Formats: sequence, C-alpha cells, structure tokens
Amino acid sequence: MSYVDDVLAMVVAKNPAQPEFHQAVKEVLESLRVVIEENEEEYRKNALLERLVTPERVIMFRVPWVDDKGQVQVNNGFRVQFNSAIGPYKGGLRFHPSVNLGIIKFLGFEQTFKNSLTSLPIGGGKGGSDFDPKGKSDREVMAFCQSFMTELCKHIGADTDVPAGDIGVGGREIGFLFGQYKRIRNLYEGVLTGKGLTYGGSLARTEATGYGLLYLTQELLKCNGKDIKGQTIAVSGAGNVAIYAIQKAQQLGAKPVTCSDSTGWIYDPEGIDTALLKEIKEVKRARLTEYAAQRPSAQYHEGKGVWTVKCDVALPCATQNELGLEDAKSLKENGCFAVVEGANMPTTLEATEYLQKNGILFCPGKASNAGGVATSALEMSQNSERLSWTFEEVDNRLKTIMVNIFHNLDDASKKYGMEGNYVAGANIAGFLKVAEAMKAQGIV
Ligand code: NDP
Ligand code: 2IT
Repeated sequence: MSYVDDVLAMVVAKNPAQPEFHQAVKEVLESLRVVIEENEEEYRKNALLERLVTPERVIMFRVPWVDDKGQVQVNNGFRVQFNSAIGPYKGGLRFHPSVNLGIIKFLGFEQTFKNSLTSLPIGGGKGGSDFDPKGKSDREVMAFCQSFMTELCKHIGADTDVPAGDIGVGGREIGFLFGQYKRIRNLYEGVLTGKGLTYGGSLARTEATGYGLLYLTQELLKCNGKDIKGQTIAVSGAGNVAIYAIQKAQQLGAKPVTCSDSTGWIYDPEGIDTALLKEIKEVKRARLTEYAAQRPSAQYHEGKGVWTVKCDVALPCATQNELGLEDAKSLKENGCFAVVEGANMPTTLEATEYLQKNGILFCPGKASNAGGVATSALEMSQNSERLSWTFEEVDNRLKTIMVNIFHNLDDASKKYGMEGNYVAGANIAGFLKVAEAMKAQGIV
C-alpha cells in the first residue's frame, strides 16, 4: 500500500468512532498524494504524516457547575493542541451538545491547515464542551465558563495556546472566560481572541469570518469571469458567520435570500433584513419564527431545505455535513454555480465530489472561512504591541489576506496539475508550510 493509504488505515484503526475526524483526514491526505509521492521514502522515514494526524496533546476534563435550581451539572471539557509547528496553538471553543473528542479533533486538524493558509504564525488547536448554552440564564453560562476556565487556564497562554469563539461561544462567553483566566493566573494578556472592545478585542473580529468569506467569494468569482454584484445567494446558519456573510454580500450588491437555524429556515425573496436578523439572533437570542413574524416578505419552513431554493451562489455557514449529495444535486438543478464554505466541513465528501464533477466552483472552509482566525491573529498582534488599529486597517488587512489565500490555492492547484480543484490547492498549500516547519524542527 502507498504511504497515504497506510496512514489512512492507521487513523481509522487508532481512532474508532470518530467519523468526522476520519472524514477530515481522508479529504486532506487524498489531496496530498501527489505531493507525498514526490518524496515518499523521506516522508515515510520521518513519519511525517503520522505526526501530522496525531495531536501533540489532548486535554480532557470534568466541568462541574451549579444550575439556577441548585442542581450540580457535569459536562465534558476538551482542548486538542494539534500542531504547533508554525506558531502557538490557535483555534476556537465550541459549546454544543454534539461536541465529543472526534469532533474537536476534526476541527483541530482542519485548523492546522487553515491557520497555515492565513500566512500568519499560528498553529492548530480546538476545544469545547458538550454544554448547551441555549436556554441557560446568563448566570448559568457564567458559572459554566468559570468552571471550564478553572481547568483550561493551566494549559493555555498568550504564547502557548490562544482559544476563541466557535458555535455557541460568542462575546458573552469569551468575556466570562477571560475574566476567570485573569483572576486565576493574574495575567492580563491576549490569551483569548474575540474579546470585547473595552478589554483588548479587535475591531472587525466580530465581522471577520463572514466578511472574509465574501472577500474570497468575490475574488473567486472575479477570477472565473463573474461579478458578485447581482448574484442571488443562499446562506445557511443564522449565527456569527452567517449574519456577517449576509451583511457583506448586501454591501457588495448581491442578494442573500435565505438563512437557517437548527429548527427551520427562512426564504425571503426580497433579501434578508440584516438588522432584523441581528436583533433576533444577537440581542433576543430567539428563533427564526420571530423573523418571519416581523417580516411580511419572508416564508418560514420547519426543518431542513435551504438548498432547495433557486440561487447562484451557496454559502453553508452552520455546521459540519449540512450539505449532502441530494442538496448538491438540488443546487445544480437550480442553477447554482459556486459553493463557498463558511462553516467547517459543511459539505460531505460525496457532495463535494459531485459539485466538482459537475463544474460548480467549490472552495473549502479551511480557505474561505480563514478570515476569522486571521483576524484573531491580528488581535494577538495588537495585544502584543498594546495598541489597537482602526476598523479600516483591520478590514483592509483581512481583505488582502483573503485575496492572497485564494491565489495561493489557485497557484497550488495549477502547479500540481489540478487547476480549479481548490480543495487540493488548499490542502497542498496549507500542508507544505507546516511540513517544512516540522522538518526543520526535527523529530518532535
Ligand atoms: P454560531 O453559534 O454563532 O451559529 C451557528 C448557527 O448554525 C446557528 O444558526 C445554529 O442554529 C446553526 N447550527 C449549529 N449547529 C447546527 C446543527 N447541528 N444543525 C443545524 N443548525 C445548526 O456559530 P458560528 O456562526 O460561529 O459558526 C458556524 C460555523 O462556522 C461552524 O462550523 C464554525 O466552526 C465555523 N466557523 C466559525 C468561525 C467564527 O469566527 N465564529 C470561524 C470559522 C469557522 P441554532 O442557533 O438553532 O443552534
Ligand atoms: O474555526 C475557526 O477558525 C474559528 N472558530 C475561529 C478561531 C479563532 O481562533 O479565531
């Protein structure tokens, strides 16, 4: 068997019951075949791929906290420090009932390549808990965050590992986590990103993932002879990434017509009302039924279905494996010509293959959603120099980073004879930098 096949088999055997992790590794290693084959013996001798797919450190801990009724609750806490070859571990924390070790490992693995693509000095990490912030009071969320950080603070630091937000972790949670870190460690440092603007946060970090997604989409379309202006866009999700993707799409003259949450989805042929969506999701933390109730042009549908509408561009911005083969077929039938991932691994392997084979432009999340973590790295820079930059400065840097990422993928795909295969381009470009750094640092 080839080296890639050996390592794929090893990952499945050694990490049972972690299908998302297997999926992420398979996608990456399949694209790396052409690179590995160029130098297979050396990579094999140095166990480069085994080291790449094995986290440097996995931390798992108990998180006990007391709910509003006085009942003690216990959740699982995780931090996977995946790869520090090019910088301190960096990546978000996810609070969602579906969180388990396999999910955090897939996210940490993806993050390693994504962070490499940003061109900034950040390694890969991810963490989280099966805690569900939905329906909890602010006090309960604080109690959970304080307990979570009481353990996590032993393992992180501004030059060691810098967590941030992800699903279920936004400004409120980062604030509680930062407060507890500072209190226990007695250190006021940039240990988390996505902080509030009064205590070390960066302007434009809140908007960065969604805005970055659109900057990359704009460049992708431009380089394929199309203009983002005037395009009808289907977006899934109604959280941080989706909201600011919708806002930037509108600023660029496109028309986003959908959004969704875990209970249903909205079709609004007049275009999503961003201010209303923000009020409902960011302030009231309410369901999308509320949006439909306040917006006459909107239709609310229970369950899934966002990929059945007529659109030119689809931006999945909710969660992993939310766009399957049937969704991909329906997008194709409805005239969609580009799918650009805002979430992490939202498209299944079968759907990705179908889209690529059917001439639909496809950009993987590790490239197109990298604007969030890139801006987190800019927040780290500002914290280190104890200065803060203007919104325009951060936003301009973000734009440049996203345009460069696209060309980096495009160039890598061409160099290895797979023009237009941005999955291969992203995996190869992300890998080469990490592999070179690992090689230079010896067997660690
Ligand atoms: P949020 O928690 O702000 O929003 C998540 C949205 O997706 C919500 O509308 C949520 O609905 C929906 N959703 C989550 N899980 C599911 C599910 N299992 N089924 C259906 N809908 C679901 O998270 P973000 O917007 O921050 O994250 C969205 C995606 O983007 C994730 O894949 C994340 O990893 C990725 N990402 C985030 C970055 C960031 O900076 N925040 C950066 C790069 C990637 P509901 O509220 O009903 O649960
Ligand atoms: O998946 C991601 O890139 C994030 N959730 C953001 C990570 C970060 O450190 O800003």
